[in-house]
Order: sequence, then structure tokens, then C-alpha cells
Amino acid sequence: MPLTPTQKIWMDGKLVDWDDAKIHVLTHSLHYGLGVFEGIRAYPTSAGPGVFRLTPHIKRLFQGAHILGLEVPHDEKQLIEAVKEVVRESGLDACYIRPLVYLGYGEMGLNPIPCTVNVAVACWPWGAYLGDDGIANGIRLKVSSWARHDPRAIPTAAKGTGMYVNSSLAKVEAVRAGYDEALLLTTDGHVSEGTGENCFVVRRGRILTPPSSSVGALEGITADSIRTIAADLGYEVEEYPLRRTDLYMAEEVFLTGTAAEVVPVASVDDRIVGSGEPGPITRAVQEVFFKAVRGEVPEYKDWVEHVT
Ligand code: PPE
Repeated sequence: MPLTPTQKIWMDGKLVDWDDAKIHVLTHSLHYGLGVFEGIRAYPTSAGPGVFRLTPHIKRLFQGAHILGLEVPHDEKQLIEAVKEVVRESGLDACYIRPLVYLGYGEMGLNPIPCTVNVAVACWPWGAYLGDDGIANGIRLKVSSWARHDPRAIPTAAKGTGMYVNSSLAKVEAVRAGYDEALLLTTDGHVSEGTGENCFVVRRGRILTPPSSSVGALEGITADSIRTIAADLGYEVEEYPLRRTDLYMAEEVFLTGTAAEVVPVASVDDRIVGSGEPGPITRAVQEVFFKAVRGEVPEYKDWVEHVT
């Protein structure tokens, strides 16, 4: 999706003009993929732009850096402020925010220990990641021929930059075959996650989701919000080791993520899910979610962190 520039990007403590936010071609992370990032959204609220669950996103960024052995030269508070500053400067009330921790210029070779750690925070307007029609009517999902990373090979609990080679391979395969999104299985055939989304399945009225830790899925912050919303609506969400055929037999399937938000799945591998229309549970959680992000649900007001 093409980028629409905004005013400023925060780089290592300073705001720089969008066009000046440049790095050297010998930047370490560009070659070896060792870095960590976040995806966060701001939504319009009655009190100006509100960043959805900003603190948990920044905490996960630091956790990921810790897992990958990267020492971030700022603290959580500074990066929370950096996000707010970038959103304020943009003048936007809805945007996608991308903090990035990467290894900078000055060293080469696989040992990252001597490298400098740099941090950038950018934001830009980003519409529905899987399309407005996807959110309204559901997407076509394809189980990928690529397996999800084995957590013994790469730490899937970190949102590491280089790990997204796996997601991009799956995404390209699905899109070229005419689908909207790919769903990755573990090497032993359990449902893991989408290329950038967690997966939920409704079977016999129960909401099931794979246990993140054992299937190499990211512990999604949107998924966490959906679990709370579902529980408050009276649905129990159970962690369950789902198989591919559980997707085929499901009454409803939906994906969650910051970029994707909450997206119904209309079909999996060309098999219609339920009636083919977004199901009642998907609709119910979607409705509350889109109100919550705008600060319109009193119980979830704390999820919205204002920038002024
Ligand atoms: N799994 C993966 C692999 C993933 O990348 C994301 C977020 C999630 C699950 C959901 O996590 P959360 O956003 O906390 O609910 N993917 C981000 C990057 C997408 C991109 O295209 O870039 C995102 O949604 O911002």
C-alpha cells in the first residue's frame, strides 16, 4: 500500500522532516534483519486522537528487544512520548504508527554486539489493511504452503523485522493465487496465525484460538482486547490446538491485528465458512471493538491513550 508522507519522523530523539529520515545502505539491520518493530493505531475520539493500547505496544517492543539482545537507548516513557509527539505533529486523528529499533551503520558481520542501536517512530494514514470490503463482508483465506517459524529456530514472541520474510512469502503466495490473506500452520500442522494477524474460530458456539506460545504466534494486543470484549459479552474464549480442518468445520472464523483490525473470514481454501456472511459472534465483537478504539465504551476507556 503506497505511503502518504506526514510531517515528521522521530529519529534517535529528534524530529526530522519525512524526506530527511534516511539511513546508510550499510545499515546492519538492512542486511541481517535483526531489529524489532511495532504496529500501533490512533483513532479519532471525542478528545482528539487516541492511541489504542500504546503502553502495551511499547512494552512489547522492549520485550522483543530484550529477547533479541538489543539494548534500546531510551526508556519506555521516552518512546511513549515519541509516539505522541509524532502523532501530534502529523495533525492526523487516525493513523498507523510504526516504531522501529534497528542496528545502525558502522559495523558489519553477524556479530551484532558492537553495533549501535537506533530507534525511529513514524506515522502515516493507513486505511483498512485487508480492505473495507473485507471488514464488512469477509475475506478469502488460504492455508499457506509455508509453515510458521518454529520457536526453536527463531523467537516468535519477538516482533522481529527479519522474521517477516516468512509472512511475506506466505502473503505473496496467497495474493498471487487470488486470495486476500494466508494462514500459516506449524510444522506439525496446527493453526498458527495469519501473516500479520491472530486467528479465532467459532465452533459449536465456543470461541477457540490457538495457544500462542506453542504455535509460534505473536501474542497479539488486538487478540487480547478481543478476548476481553468476548468475555464481557458472555463468550468464553478457549485456547485450543486447532487443526486445518477445524477451520473448514467452523461456524465463524475471524482474524485480528492492529493493521487488519477485526476481519471476518468468508472462506478458507475455497470452502465457505458458515453461511459465507460474517457470523453473529464476529459481528458482535467487531462492533464493540470499533467503538472501544474510539473511546466510546466506558469499560475500555483506559485502552485509549490521548496524545495531548
Ligand atoms: N501476528 C503477527 C505475525 C503480526 O505481525 C501481528 C501484527 C499480529 C499477529 C497481531 O498483533 P497485534 O497487532 O498486537 O494485535 N502485525 C502488525 C504488522 C502488520 C504489517 O503489515 O506490517 C500490525 O498489525 O501492525
